[in-house]
Amino acid sequence: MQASTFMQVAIDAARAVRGRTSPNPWVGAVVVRDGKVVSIGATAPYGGPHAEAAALAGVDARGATLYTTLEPCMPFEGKRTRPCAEAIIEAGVSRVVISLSDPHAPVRGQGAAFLRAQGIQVDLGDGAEAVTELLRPYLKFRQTGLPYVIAKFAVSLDGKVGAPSAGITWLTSEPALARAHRDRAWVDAILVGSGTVLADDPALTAREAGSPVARQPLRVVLDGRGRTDPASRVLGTGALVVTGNSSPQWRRAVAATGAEFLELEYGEAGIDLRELLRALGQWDIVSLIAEGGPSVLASLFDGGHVDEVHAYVAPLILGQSGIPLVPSRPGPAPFALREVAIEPLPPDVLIRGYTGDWSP
Ligand code: AOF
Ligand code: ZN
Repeated sequence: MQASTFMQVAIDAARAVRGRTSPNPWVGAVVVRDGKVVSIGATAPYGGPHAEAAALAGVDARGATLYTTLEPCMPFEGKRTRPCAEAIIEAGVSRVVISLSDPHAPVRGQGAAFLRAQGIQVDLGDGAEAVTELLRPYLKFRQTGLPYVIAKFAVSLDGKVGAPSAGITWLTSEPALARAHRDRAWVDAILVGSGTVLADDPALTAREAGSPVARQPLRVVLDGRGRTDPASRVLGTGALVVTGNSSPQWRRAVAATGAEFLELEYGEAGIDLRELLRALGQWDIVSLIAEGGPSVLASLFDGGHVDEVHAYVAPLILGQSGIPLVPSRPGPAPFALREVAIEPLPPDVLIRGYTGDWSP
């Protein structure tokens, strides 16, 4: 079902701050009086005001209708801001239209019930489909404690990720690069394996027109055995090196760059990715983009850890010297993406879709 016109305004406000409020959900709210939008609010970065509080600030909302994409919050221990449900009552709002209830246990269902008990008309479900889609990372994080994982890669027409022996390590062009950087700017973390760091020495920052954006994702390097060159660009403050079986000298050199460590058990198959994701969830990483290389992506797919795929396809044939996206190891069982979207980024194409391993 289509969102109402007013809820659509709230959804657009929420979309404009997607990811930037993490680990809080990105929410939009609109105050409507006499059929007109009086004010629009969106969640501020973590610790700042919520969407409803922002929309209600400084306006006369007595008798007004408040449209909000998420159930207004209730008090709980450790809460940083004033509960929105209370602010709504105090403002004299007479009706609240909500897209989705908040899966956060102390709030779920209780925000709506509290408002009703105070005599406010509460309608639930307007725009639910669009908001469920927009809040997928937050919904998964709240339901499972794990980050929402986007697997991102670029392939040639023959499914190869590069042909270093032929001097080809980069496949896509500027529009695809700019598009990928827009995603880096809203997620909480970028994950790569040490092989990718050794091969490409990526910076893993989010850049716009070549300059780093203000809010940078955590740069996570999966390096069980401590192979990363301490001079790698990815290290430094804002980097997290995940290791299990590495030498103290190497750790000292890496720590000197300002990078942090996450130590996990190093088993026969290396680091258990579920353990890694669980640990990242505990670090309040709500969403991450896994950018490779092939062995990290294959392990994520094998384990059923990928929620969304961003496949950039470049109009090249790399032939025999190309490295295949999916190594011929066991690899994932065949599956098709769902709810596929295609974005032309000439001369490349982005194919996006959900794996269905987790569904909201
Ligand atoms: C809302 N509107 O815009 C958001 C909500 O510590 P606090 O005060 O920031 O509260 C965080 C919780 O509030 C968060 O875990 C989630 O349940 C809810 N987020 N609620 O009414 C908003 N961002
Ligand atoms: Zn709130």
